[in-house]
Amino acid sequence: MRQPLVMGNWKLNGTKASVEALVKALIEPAAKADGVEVAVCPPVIFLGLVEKLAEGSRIQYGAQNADVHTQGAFTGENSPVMLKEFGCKYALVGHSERRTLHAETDDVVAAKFEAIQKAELIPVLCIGETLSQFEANETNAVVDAQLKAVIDRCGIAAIANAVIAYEPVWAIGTGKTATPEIAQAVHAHIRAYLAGFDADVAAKVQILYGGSVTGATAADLFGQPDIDGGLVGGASLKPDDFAQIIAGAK
Ligand code: G2H
Repeated sequence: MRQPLVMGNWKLNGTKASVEALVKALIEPAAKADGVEVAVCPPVIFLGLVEKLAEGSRIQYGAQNADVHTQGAFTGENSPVMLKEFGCKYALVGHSERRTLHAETDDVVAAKFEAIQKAELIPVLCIGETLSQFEANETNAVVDAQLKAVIDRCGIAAIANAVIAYEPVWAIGTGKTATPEIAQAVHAHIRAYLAGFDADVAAKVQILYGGSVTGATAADLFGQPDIDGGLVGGASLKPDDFAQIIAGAK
């Protein structure tokens, strides 16, 4: 009943030429992936280009970040309202690279989540533990706190109009994918935690896995009952790999 979603996070990569080649290469795999939603999150400067290239295709797109403000004297930021005008459906929020490199706290993430929804975009809330937290068996407590910050500010109903991406920090860009069993256990925990607030929301929300997903690992991960697709970094820049990942979500 939950539609699989495969989302590419291009991070700070691309040129006009590579973006054009990548989007064109994804049109056919996306068209073939009946029942799977395909989305990409390019650097914001390429959104206008992606908007044109993806027109009429099954490729959706989103931003990697958004400001809490819609307009004003906030040099260098991007407004969720502007992202919406460029046809974005999604905006990532709370990616671990934003949390660590840009000091985004749970409170900042919750405020951004709220602003993104206000602009009628779907927030993709990224949560996950660091290696030391994983080793100290703190994974569940960490993801609970990250979710609670958003629920406290926006309410559990807001989660119904969002996507959650579980991304263990130790698996991001490291080539270490969580095993399907480890990922499934955390996804099941996330759903159980949400069910403590609202069982219906918990059953419906898509929970993606992210962290070094490749064409070779995707199908086993996505075959787990609580894994509804993936948020894919490095491999989403390689058309053949990303096409295999999309096919793995069918
Ligand atoms: C995690 C993921 C995409 P990668 O950051 O969000 O990146 O697949 O390169 O680990």
